Amino acid sequence: MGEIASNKLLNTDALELFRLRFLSRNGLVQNLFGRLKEVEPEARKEMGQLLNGLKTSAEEAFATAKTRLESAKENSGTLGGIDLTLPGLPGALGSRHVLSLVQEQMLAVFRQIGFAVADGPEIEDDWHNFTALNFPPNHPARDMQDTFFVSRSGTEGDVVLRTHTSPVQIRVMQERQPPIRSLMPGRVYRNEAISARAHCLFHQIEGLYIDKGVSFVDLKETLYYFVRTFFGPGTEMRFRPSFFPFTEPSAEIDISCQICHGSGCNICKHTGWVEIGGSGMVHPNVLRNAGIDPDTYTGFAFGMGVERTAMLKYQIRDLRLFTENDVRFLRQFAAV
Ligand code: 2U9
Repeated sequence: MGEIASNKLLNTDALELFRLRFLSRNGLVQNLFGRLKEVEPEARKEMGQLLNGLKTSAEEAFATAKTRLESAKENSGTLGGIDLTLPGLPGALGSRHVLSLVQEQMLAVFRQIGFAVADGPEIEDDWHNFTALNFPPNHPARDMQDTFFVSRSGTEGDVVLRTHTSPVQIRVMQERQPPIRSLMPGRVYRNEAISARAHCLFHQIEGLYIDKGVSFVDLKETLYYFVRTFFGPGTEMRFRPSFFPFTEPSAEIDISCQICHGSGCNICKHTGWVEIGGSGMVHPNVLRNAGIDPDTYTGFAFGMGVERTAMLKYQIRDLRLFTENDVRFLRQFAAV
């Protein structure tokens, strides 16, 4: 009995004809089985085996042709199952990180009133990060618990990951004389355990204004302008006396709570006020250390955390979200 050629079954009509003719209940194979009784009894067994072989061949030919026709149908007009005539999928566009957006929004406010951005190294020497900023040699900020040391060779020879962006302001003052209106955004590092409220790496924006006759009034007016432009015209601001080695007098800056507007919530711990940063008049020792005469010039400085500002503006409750890169979080700021 010859091979049944499945490759002759080129379309579904031919396949159906084949099925009716050979494999259906009234088809040839079944008919031949029905006529087995006409065969001599001694030849019946052999004939039965031949008929079974024929039936299997016909079924296999049918199955092979059916599979081939179905897959040809699926792939018709395509290359390996891909329909090249369909329009392409739009490429998924990324978006700027919320911290970049907030940092840019903050800088834009100060740019409007004449501040220019300065840049500097994240790996600093002890002198720029601490000594020039009037930190005494035994100040706790120099402790291993607060600062990441790159190398240690005795206080002033230490190399650290900068703990604030102030060392860049020192570099600006060393390079040029006043008037100086400088903004310093960037990454800073602190040796802290990571939690919802603390991180070992965060971003700051500092401002420095040095000229003849700069007073605390200028500081207040500048920050008031920032707060109202950035957070909205109804925002209140207050100064709380504080202490930093590099400013005297010093003040912490609070704004009216953006979440509850004074009625009391967790964010403002039911006080109606939230802290956005610190500020003060640049200490005369700092001016002197950086080569500026404190008898001729005065200046103010301020520092704000970018994460903290973003958390207040967009009601983000966990600092870790900024660094975990969960697209469900990041995507929310795509249209901002
Ligand atoms: C020079 C002199 C003084 C910058 C200042 C602060 C107060 C301050 C914190 C805010 C939140 C850091 O990100 S934060 O944790 N900063 O409180 N920063 S005054 O003072 C300077 C800077 C440079 C030469």
